[in-house]
This record gives sequence, structure tokens and C-alpha cells, in this order.
Amino acid sequence: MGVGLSRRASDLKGRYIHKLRQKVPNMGVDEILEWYREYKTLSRGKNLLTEVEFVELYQYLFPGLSWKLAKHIFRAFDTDRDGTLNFEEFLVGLSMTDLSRDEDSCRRRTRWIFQVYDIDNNGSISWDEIGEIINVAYNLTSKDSNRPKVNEFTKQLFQDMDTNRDNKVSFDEFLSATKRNEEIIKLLFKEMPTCTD
Ligand SMILES: [Ca+2]
Ligand SMILES: [Ca+2]
Repeated sequence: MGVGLSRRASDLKGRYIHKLRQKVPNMGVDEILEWYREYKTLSRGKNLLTEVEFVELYQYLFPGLSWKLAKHIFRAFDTDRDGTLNFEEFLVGLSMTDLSRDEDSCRRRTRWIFQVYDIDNNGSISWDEIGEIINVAYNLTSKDSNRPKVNEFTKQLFQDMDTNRDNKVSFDEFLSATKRNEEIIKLLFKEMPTCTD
């Protein structure tokens, strides 16, 4: 590993790696460098990943995932909302697929999934937002015959999440709801374990 690692490490400055490691405590230096190499290839040396490039990658990593859902996932990766992913955004997003069950990982992951649902990024999930994500997750079209069933499911889910009945779901409500109902996470990421108390 020695020679290759130092060559790549010189590309990514030590201080920067240290900063990244604080954001992705579940990843080691080797893994970060491995992803950096991957990122450079994917972004064709631009050091920015566009939505189209990301969607292609995500559909390759998760076959069967609809492009609409991949676009919502891109939005959650793109934390500064400039429409592209820098390496840090890319890495932090990828670290969310770490499936550890410790409390810290669970909370970070749930916070991130909350961002997938919170389309307008205002810190709460509205009825429309959950409806949109569920329709996309089920890949429904406007004429789909399963629509009434899914609408009913959405309604029940929203009511179950919105425990204080203010017509929006806060992060804390969301977190509690994911512990009662694993479907909220499995809808988007089948393999992801849910967190329990
Ligand atoms: Ca960005
Ligand atoms: Ca919102």
C-alpha cells in the first residue's frame, strides 16, 4: 500500500483528510482515499459531480432504483444546494450507507433520510413532501391504479408521524416514527436497519 497511498495522499492534503475524518468518523483514511480516487474518475477530473453523473452512479450501485428517487437522494447529498457534489458532500453522503447500529450512526443516518423527505429543506416534512417521496419510491404515475391505496397509506403514515398534530413532521417526530415503523426507511433503502431505543 505504501507507495500508492503516499502518492494519492499527496493529492489530498493531510489537513483536509483530518477535517474529512471528523465528518465521516466511520471511515478510515484508506477508505477515504479509495473513494477520492473513485470520485476523480467519476467526475472526470472536474472535482465536481453533476446530478446526471450522480444519478448514473447511483442507479449502477442500486439497480432498480428509479432516477426520480436518485434525484431526491442527490438533493440530500448536495448540502450546500449548488447543484453539484464536491468531494466532501459525496463522501458524507456515502458514509450514510454505513449500516452500523450504534446510536450515533443511527441518528446521523436518520437525520440524512429526513433530508431526503424534507424537499424544501425548511426543517420539517409536510404532507405534500411525504406524498411526493412515497409516490416516487413506489414509482407511481398519475394513472396508476395503486394510487388510492398508496394515498391512504401516505395519510396513515403522516398522521402516525405527526404526533402533535400541527400538520408538519419535525425531526424528533420523524426519529420516533422510524423506531415504531421501519417502513419509513425501508421504502427508500431496503437494506438499512432501523434504530431502536
Ligand atoms: Ca454542493
Ligand atoms: Ca419541508
